[in-house]
Amino acid sequence: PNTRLRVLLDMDGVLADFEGGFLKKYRERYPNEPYISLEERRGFWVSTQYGELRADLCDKAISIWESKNFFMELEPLPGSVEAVKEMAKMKNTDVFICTSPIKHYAHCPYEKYAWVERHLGPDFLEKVILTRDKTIVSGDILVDDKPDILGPGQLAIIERNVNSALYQKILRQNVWSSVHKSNRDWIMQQDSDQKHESVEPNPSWEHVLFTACHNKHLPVSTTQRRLLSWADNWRDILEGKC
Ligand code: T3P
Repeated sequence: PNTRLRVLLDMDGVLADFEGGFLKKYRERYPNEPYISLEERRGFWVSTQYGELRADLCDKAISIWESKNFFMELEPLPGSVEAVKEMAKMKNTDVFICTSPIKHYAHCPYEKYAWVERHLGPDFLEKVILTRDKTIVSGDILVDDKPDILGPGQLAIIERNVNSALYQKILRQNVWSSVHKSNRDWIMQQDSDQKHESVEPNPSWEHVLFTACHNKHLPVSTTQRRLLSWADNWRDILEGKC
């Protein structure tokens, strides 16, 4: 029997500061356009919220992360590099970096490897998993800032219960308190452009939600544990799985 603990760590929003890097470069490139502060960010997809601000800002947002050096130059999130290095040295623990490249592949996959080599060292290149569907990767824990990483089996149940338009409206107006408690857990799992791209209905890992500017307002789910930052008790979360 395999008694080792396998931890999958997401990259953007968990190890690397996608949101901060995006806002900095967007404001440099489009100094006269409106922007969304990190405090006002809602919903996982940056381009969706920019498109709601003004339709043409969706493409302007996309132009930022499709540019050369965007992924390479992201800053590590506070404490992330130290935490990963320490975690990888723990006994009976295997750490992998499980990250989705954008479909515009000219720069992103190369730069993700380069980022790992630069910040974590060449040995970590062995640990990189690039996949657009994390549900087919097996592990004990997936630490990820995306709220809804689910297979279609679970989503089919959810879809029968809530209306996605309602969720979008709630997210925009930030009126969670008016939603009946029993509906919130269902609703919070609706924000998925990619939901039909997940293949495995019952992934082996437990998804631990890493707190980010876009997800910190979502209600605490009864089923989902959170890691607030790398200063939070990540050792306890691993401990609970051994
Ligand atoms: P990761 O799996 O490392 O979190 O979508 C491709 C990658 O870019 C994925 O990386 C998530 C990240 N990303 C965001 O975090 N926000 C966005 O708005 C977009 C478009 C991508």
